[in-house]
Amino acid sequence: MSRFAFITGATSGIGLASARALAGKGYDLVIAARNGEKLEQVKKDIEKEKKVKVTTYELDVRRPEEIHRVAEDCLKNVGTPYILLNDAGLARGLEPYGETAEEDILQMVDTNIKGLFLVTRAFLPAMLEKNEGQIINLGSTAGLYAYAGAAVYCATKAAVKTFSDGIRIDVIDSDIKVTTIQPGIVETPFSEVRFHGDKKRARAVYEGIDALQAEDIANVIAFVADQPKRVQISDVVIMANQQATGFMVSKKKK
Ligand code: NDP
Ligand code: 8X3
Repeated sequence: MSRFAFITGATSGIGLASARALAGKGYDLVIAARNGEKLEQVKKDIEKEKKVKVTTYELDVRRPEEIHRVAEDCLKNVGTPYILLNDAGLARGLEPYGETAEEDILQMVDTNIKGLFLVTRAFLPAMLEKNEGQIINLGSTAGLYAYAGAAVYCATKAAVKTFSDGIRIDVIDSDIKVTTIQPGIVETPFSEVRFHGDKKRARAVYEGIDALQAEDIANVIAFVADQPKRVQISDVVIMANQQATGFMVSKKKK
């Protein structure tokens, strides 16, 4: 396989759009998420559209043993990723912290923090050995500005930002680059996941806003990936024109 990107969460939203964008730049792909059927559909579509090779792994990043199995298999049979795009993540609920379900707290921490940390730990030694590559992590404006009902989600995304800053220091003597992408509100299935499948409540988040689309973020990720060796983009914050900080948006009346 030629240069490839390993992408968690490539079956939906920003991860899927980024998979397409990076394939458009000629990268082969290794894509990982929990839903095997969706992975196979994405593989079929992208291989047909973009003429690159796509390898799939069913992976729940909350399970360290699965991360070890997938990383070992990938390193042995596919190779060392040039790009590691840690996209898999989610919010669950939008209630005051005292009312937040314990299982939602654990799912956000286990996915957004522990999963991302361990996937990175599994690939970084091989990337350092090759002395090339880019780690691109999905943070969020939520990690910069807390908002009501999202203390845990915001904290997980703040962790992604400081984790990225920390590993950038640890790899300073190598040619590896580390980037945190911090989007504001992007119209994807994210809100449907947050509201446990409540489509109407999810739709309302984006009503009255010309919201960012997954492709907008994917274009930025492809731009970050495309820079010359000397250029490391450490952070990118991207918001819709109608968003100012965290959850502060100006909604157009119907
Ligand atoms: P989506 O819900 O559309 O996509 C989430 C992806 O993550 C899916 O492919 C899902 O696949 C995968 N995923 C979720 N849990 C796991 C898990 N435990 N193991 C492996 N894969 C998992 O959301 P978005 O595309 O909107 O979000 C992608 C990232 O961008 C997240 O980290 C999110 O926090 C961040 N973000 C999103 C913003 C937004 O407004 N949409 C803004 C800022 C950041 P499957 O269910 O099959 O596992
Ligand atoms: C997702 C963006 O503003 O809904 O990270 O938290 S927001």
